[in-house]
Amino acid sequence: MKMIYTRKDFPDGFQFGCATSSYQIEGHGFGGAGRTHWDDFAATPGNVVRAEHGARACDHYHRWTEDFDLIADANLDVYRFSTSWARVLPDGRGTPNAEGLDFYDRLVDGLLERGLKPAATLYHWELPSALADLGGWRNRDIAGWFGDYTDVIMRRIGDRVWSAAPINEPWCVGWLSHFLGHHAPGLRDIRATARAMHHVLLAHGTAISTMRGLGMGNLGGVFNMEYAAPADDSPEAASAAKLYDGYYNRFFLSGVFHKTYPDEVLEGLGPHMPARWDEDFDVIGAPIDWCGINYYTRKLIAPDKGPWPSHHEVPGPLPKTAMEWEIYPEGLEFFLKRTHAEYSKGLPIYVTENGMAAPDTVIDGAVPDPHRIDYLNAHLAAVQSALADGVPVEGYFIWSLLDNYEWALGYEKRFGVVHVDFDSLQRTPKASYHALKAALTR
Ligand code: IFM
Repeated sequence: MKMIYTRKDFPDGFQFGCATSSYQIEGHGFGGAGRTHWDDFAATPGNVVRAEHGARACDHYHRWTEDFDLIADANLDVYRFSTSWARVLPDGRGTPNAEGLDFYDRLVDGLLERGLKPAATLYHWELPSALADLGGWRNRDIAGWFGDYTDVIMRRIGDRVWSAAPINEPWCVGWLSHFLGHHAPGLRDIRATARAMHHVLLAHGTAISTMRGLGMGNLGGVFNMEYAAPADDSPEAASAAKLYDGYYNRFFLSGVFHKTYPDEVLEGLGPHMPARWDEDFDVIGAPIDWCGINYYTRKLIAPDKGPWPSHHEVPGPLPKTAMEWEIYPEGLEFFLKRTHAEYSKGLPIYVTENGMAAPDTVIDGAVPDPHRIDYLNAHLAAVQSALADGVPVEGYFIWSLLDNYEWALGYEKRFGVVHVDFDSLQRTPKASYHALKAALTR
């Protein structure tokens, strides 16, 4: 089975890449990294499937040369990875871990040696436990701590990375982790949520200014987006979906690009926001050079009589991935167009994550994953439609290179184009890897 599009179908300079994150692949137990709130969350019964954690993960810490060879052999251009705050600064502040800095230094050089562009993200969810003890994202001081961490790591690798973004998926840091409690620190608390949602943007803006101060360019923000569809034709369902879209998608884009938050979100979060939050937008809205969209699915939203936000998700009718996420490529086209028209207005847009989980297995040394090839084809068609409409999409990065630690769902949700046997740690490229490699020949 083949990819429908090849490199030649995209504009010159369009970047194809793959993405991973530190805690999900590195093996956090190695190299002097400090404890993180994910280690604590996973050690608490009931939070993570089989209480799995990232201490070994894919052992990328020791196998990165093999992994980088796989990326280069697939004819990809960009590798989007994250640096771990707790590996660089085991206590979140204070003395850096020399081994951790050396590790990221080697990674960046290893990418450049293979002709790959290093796209760094500074935070992909593993908050040092020492900072969680101080309130983590609820504490306004986190913006300064994050700025200091940014300075330490970027003084070391900032001269060689191709691009940098402060925080992966602010919605997950804020809402998923503090309102729904599905991710560390596992809170279900509206006041904590309001603070985390605001502070994550304050930290984003602080890091952007820090990196500008170091003379870095090609800085962006990476936002995850979920298409919100009303569960029925009623006006109540329409406003429920609008509110979901507000706190999931528009809150962060509005903060960064419009220096304001959506009114309907403030109706619920406003009373819980930190003091003088509305004076922070000059930091939050520091100009960026590109906008990243992570896209996977849509949700059907139905109103209910519960407390704000007074709605819930209902299962949809479309085919689903192993995450139980509906496959809805139209949502990607919608977000590419809306983000360009209403927020980023001409800045380059990258699809910084897109992909699917499936129960892929090795059969006679091969991993057939036609479902993933279909998924990628459908979403690349959405990118093509946006390009035809004049949206400046400049790259598409697959989540993920490797099967890895899927957070609260442990190791059983396989998103990689490369299969990982979590006993032997053997890597086996899947059929989608081979199809991509053929399509991306230069
Ligand atoms: O695995 C995650 C990743 O850490 C962030 N974006 C979504 C992926 C799939 O759930």
